[in-house]
Amino acid sequence: TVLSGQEGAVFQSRLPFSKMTPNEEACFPDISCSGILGHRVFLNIRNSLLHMWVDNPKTQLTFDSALKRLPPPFDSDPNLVRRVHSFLERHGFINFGIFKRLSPIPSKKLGKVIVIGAGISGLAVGQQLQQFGMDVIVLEARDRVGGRIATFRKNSYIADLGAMVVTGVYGNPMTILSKQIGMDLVPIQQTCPLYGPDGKPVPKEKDDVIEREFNRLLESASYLSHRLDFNYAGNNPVSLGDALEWIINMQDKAVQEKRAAHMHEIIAAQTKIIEHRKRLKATLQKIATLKAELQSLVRQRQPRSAHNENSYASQEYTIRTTQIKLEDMINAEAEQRIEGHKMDLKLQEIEQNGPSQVYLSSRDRLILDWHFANLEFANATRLDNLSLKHWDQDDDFEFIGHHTTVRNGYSCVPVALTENIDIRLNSAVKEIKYTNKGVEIVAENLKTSNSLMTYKADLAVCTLTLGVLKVAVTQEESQHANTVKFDPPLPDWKQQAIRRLGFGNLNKVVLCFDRIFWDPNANLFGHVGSTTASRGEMFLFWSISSSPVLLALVAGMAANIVESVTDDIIIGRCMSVLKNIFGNTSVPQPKETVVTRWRSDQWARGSYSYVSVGSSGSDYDLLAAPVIPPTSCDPHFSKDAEELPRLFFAGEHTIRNYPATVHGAYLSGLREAGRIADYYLGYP
Ligand code: HUF
Repeated sequence: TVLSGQEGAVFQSRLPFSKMTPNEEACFPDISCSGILGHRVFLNIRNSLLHMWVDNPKTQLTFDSALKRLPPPFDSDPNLVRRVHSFLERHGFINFGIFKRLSPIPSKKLGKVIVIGAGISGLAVGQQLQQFGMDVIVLEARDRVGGRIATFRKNSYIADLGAMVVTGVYGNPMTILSKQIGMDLVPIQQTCPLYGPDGKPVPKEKDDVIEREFNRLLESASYLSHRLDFNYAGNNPVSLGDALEWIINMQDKAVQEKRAAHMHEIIAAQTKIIEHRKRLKATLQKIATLKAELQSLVRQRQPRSAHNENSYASQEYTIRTTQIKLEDMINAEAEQRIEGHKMDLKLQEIEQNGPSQVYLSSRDRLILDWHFANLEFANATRLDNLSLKHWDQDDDFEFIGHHTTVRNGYSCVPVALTENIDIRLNSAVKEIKYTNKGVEIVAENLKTSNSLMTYKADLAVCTLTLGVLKVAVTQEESQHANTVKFDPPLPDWKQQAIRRLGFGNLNKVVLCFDRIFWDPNANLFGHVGSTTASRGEMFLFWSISSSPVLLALVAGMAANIVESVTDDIIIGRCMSVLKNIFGNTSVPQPKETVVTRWRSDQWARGSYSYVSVGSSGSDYDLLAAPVIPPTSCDPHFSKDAEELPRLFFAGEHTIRNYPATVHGAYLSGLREAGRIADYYLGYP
């Protein structure tokens, strides 16, 4: 059930309705130890304020109006209400996004911040710090904002080249933004018919069976990891891909073993029959011998007379016993024949009830590979790069509710978030110097003959992608145009985490047509590849635009391969897949096409993070942790100033519970703004 009213608003804010969070306890120590009544008052004020905000996120929720609207007795301690209001505002639970301001932003600036990168996280942190009264400059290398949110727009065609899906509505900050900005959210129809490598539809029943097998395999992998603690092979951590292939091999082996056992059963039954036939043959021979014996005895029979009384008796006795032996043998033969018949039937039954020949036919395996490709898409990497133990560590934080796409293009969100912030486009940061006194950021202006500019500030927020950070901490300078130097170098713990966590890849091919030739009622259809290795190549087509646009996904191994192939070849591959499915004559030439290459994009260097083999969720925390400059030798420096962090980090790769998403990147921006305010603006 979906909550509404105050409970709904608290749920939407990702907070527990009737409990203080550890963060709240830390910020309100007086309440935390005040007993049940104090807790109740706090929760009531906090929940009421959240409700007021979620109900109307288009207008700033000021302290004054909140206090006025609070029912007695909760308005009786204005100071507490003010503290709760400030807490919620500082930590991005109220008054975030784009809304009408009722109270002016402090005009005296309380410190200067450079935000590096104008992706969704940089814009979030910029917006927040700006409204907290800090002086904010955002430096962005591209000639646009949004980073990995990038919308292709031409004529009536709209297609998202980066993020495209708002994954779940309840608890998602994008839901609040959608009320503030004109986001046209359209639920995705999840049904996804599959077409085989030959272009023919995969029968629904077959599809269901393989999907169930896919889910069983994932469950088995989870069991292996979490119940049997099979996470290391020798000293090496195991990947999800290894575990899955291992389970498939085991299943295959189990089938082979069953088949071997079955063969043994057949051989045993056949051996019995052969032995039985030998026995039958011996019986028949004995019958023949006895018959001959009897015949000769009868032939030689001597009539009875007075002088042969004894020999006559013995002759009759021999004939009689031979007759009895013969009758016994004939009976035995009849019984043996019945037994033989039974044995034949048994053999037939064994032969007919053999186990299946293989665990998966080669065709079934390819359908299974389609599901693996889909998983490789979600994780932006091959399954054998994912940590078996931690790949799905964020599962519990998935939002519930519809998955939706932004029909008017996702870029409307970052564009709206530029409101009132000083953003310097075409400014590629080259060097980040940080000391106990502040930061100096050297940026190259890519428009004005590459002139260098130095920006000084109290602190910097680095939202460079994990891919760009990886280039910065590995010594690959010479190869890459976008190399950012940290001075002093980032501390070792940060560098190690940057190296450990994975940064994946995912590409899209946009095909704009003059008419729809696919089923207009389905948002998705899948194409089963013809080999395991190519399973991610255009495995899924999206039709979500109101114009005739298809979006093909290239995931897994194929995502990297397409980057070194020309557009013509890639479009050609798409067209042949589509013609295979819909028929040569039904598929027109596309009017416009776009192929993404996120790995080669120097400002991204990939698509999004994943938990690689050897990494874990805690690496996200390390990537989020701010950096304090090494202790200064300057004796005039106060100890307090020395301990202030000067480098802060936000972005999709810094948020353990919501990584690899737009909402996660956005929340990381809100988080860092709160953290910076706590360090630099004091406690309200
Ligand atoms: O890359 P950013 O947008 O990262 P973020 O803020 O963490 O958001 O911003 C970094 C900025 C960029 O603007 C760079 O140009 C800039 O830094 N920069 C520099 C610089 N070097 C870099 N600026 C100055 N100087 C320098 N030297 C790729 C992709 C992603 C997703 C999906 C599909 C694809 C193909 C679909 C999807 C999705 C989601 C989705 C991930 C998000 C990403 C977020 C990061 N998706 N997320 N639903 N993502 O599967 O929620 O459907 O895009 O997490 O945008």
